[in-house]
Amino acid sequence: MNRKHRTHRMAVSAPLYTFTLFWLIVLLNTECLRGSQVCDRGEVLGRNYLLYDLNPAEGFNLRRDVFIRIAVFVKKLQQHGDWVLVLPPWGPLPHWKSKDIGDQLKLPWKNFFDTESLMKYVSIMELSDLLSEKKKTLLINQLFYLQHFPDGWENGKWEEKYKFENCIHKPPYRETKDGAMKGWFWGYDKIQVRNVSCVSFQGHVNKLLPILLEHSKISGNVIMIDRGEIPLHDDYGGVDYWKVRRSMRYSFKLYFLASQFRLEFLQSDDESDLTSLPSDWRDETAEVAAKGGDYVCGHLRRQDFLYGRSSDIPSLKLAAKKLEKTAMLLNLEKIFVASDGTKQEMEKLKSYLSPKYQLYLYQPSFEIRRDILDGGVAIVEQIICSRARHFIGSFESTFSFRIQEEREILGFPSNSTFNRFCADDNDSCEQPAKWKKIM
Ligand SMILES: Nc1nc2c(ncn2[C@@H]2O[C@H](COP(=O)(O)OP(=O)(O)O)[C@@H](O)[C@H]2O)c(=O)[nH]1
Ligand SMILES: *[C@@H]1O[C@H](CO)[C@@H](O)[C@H](O)[C@H]1NC(C)=O
Ligand SMILES: *[C@@H]1O[C@H](CO)[C@@H](O)[C@H](O)[C@H]1NC(C)=O
Ligand SMILES: *[C@@H]1O[C@H](CO)[C@@H](O)[C@H](O)[C@H]1NC(C)=O
Ligand SMILES: [Mg+2]
Repeated sequence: MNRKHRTHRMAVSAPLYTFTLFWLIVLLNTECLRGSQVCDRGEVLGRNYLLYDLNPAEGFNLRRDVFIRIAVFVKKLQQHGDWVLVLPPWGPLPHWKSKDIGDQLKLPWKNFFDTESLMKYVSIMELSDLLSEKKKTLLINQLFYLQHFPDGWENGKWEEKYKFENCIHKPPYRETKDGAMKGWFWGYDKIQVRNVSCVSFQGHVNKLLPILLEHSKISGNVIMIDRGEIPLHDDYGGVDYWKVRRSMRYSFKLYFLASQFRLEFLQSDDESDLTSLPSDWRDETAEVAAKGGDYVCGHLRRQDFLYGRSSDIPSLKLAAKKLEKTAMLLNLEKIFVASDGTKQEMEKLKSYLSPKYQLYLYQPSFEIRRDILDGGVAIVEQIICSRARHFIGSFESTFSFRIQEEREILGFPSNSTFNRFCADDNDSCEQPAKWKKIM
């Protein structure tokens, strides 16, 4: 589109013609488009864009984990040229079930996160902004559809490898009559892809580096990885993992709503709870000094976990007893519960608590729900739990993991954070690993 615009102007005058031709050459020079030194003067046109998506079944909090993998990877790509990570819009997600608040799709990251803060680790951009730069169609030059190796670990030995292969399952992209390939693309019609290749992949995300560098040279500067959950972290739990994690501050509105609730119902605020952070995550320290509000938080994962992991999930009665016991031990009377359970389940939970203890749930008005949607409600609950005196999570829930990380960042003592509910009849179940931050 830009090129056309420039060609059009050529007719105007000779100096302008020369000027335009010069830029046209710069523009068409593929070496330059690759973001080599010559082009590193910030021309937007020299940029390379990396888009990614995941298996549609993955929930919000695993998606956050995959973002960390990709962000660390793009930071490495940036040593080879000008790369931007394009944020995949949110939704629809299987757990976002409310039907009364409109469609929950095409949601930008800024609804949930402070994107300025993300930007302090690596260049990112919302897909919607990239689309509005492109007047017509966004053409993805090359899409890699990752898949697991069909035969898994050969000789029982795990090794890093990848291979361009036939697709094991038909990828969700189809050829249209005019030869272009289309796909779901988050519900956007104006995205097309030139070439889709299946790549069997086993290894760390780093292993994608040569593929990406090579294809951005051959095919063009817009590349996408689908099934982005397949590559492993390069730096799991390391310095860069925690940098990206710390850059993932929530949006101002969600902090505000959580603060309002804490103040009104839990008499809790960051100043008295010693849970304030510097406004820029890069100024955080390793200090362990958080105290937390005068309440215990439990995350009770229900729904699909009741079936898939019944031997690790407590009954509501046992959960109530555990919360009560913890509150008694810490001399607290308020209990906040985050849960994807039903109203009936929460009432049942309440009925098991002795009247000495007050149960609090985050139940925002219709107007607020319509504004922040299911994803926002979940985050407000996570913020509230991350500021509690003591937290008890659900076994292997990424929703609980994100709360535990948040508490690490805030500087809570480990024994207040890395706790989980045990299933009935298994009081001595193994507690979560201490996932310590590194700075
Ligand atoms: N509001 C709210 N939603 C929850 C809670 N627990 C789970 N959910 C919803 O269920 C989803 C669970 O999927 P995911 O994020 O993958 O976490 P995981 O499945 O627990 O590992 C979340 O993203 C939320 O949408 C909760 O305590 N409160
Ligand atoms: C698509 O990409 C693959 C992998 O790089 C390549 O082998 C193939 O030639 C490409 N096809 C087209 C039509 O560009
Ligand atoms: C956590 O450990 C500290 C001392 O290391 C102790 O004072 C505190 O009671 C412990 N908290 C819990 C909930 O066990
Ligand atoms: C109790 O939990 C542990 C670890 O969490 C598990 O290995 C064990 O099988 C469980 N025992 C029962 C009886 O379920
Ligand atoms: Mg999940």
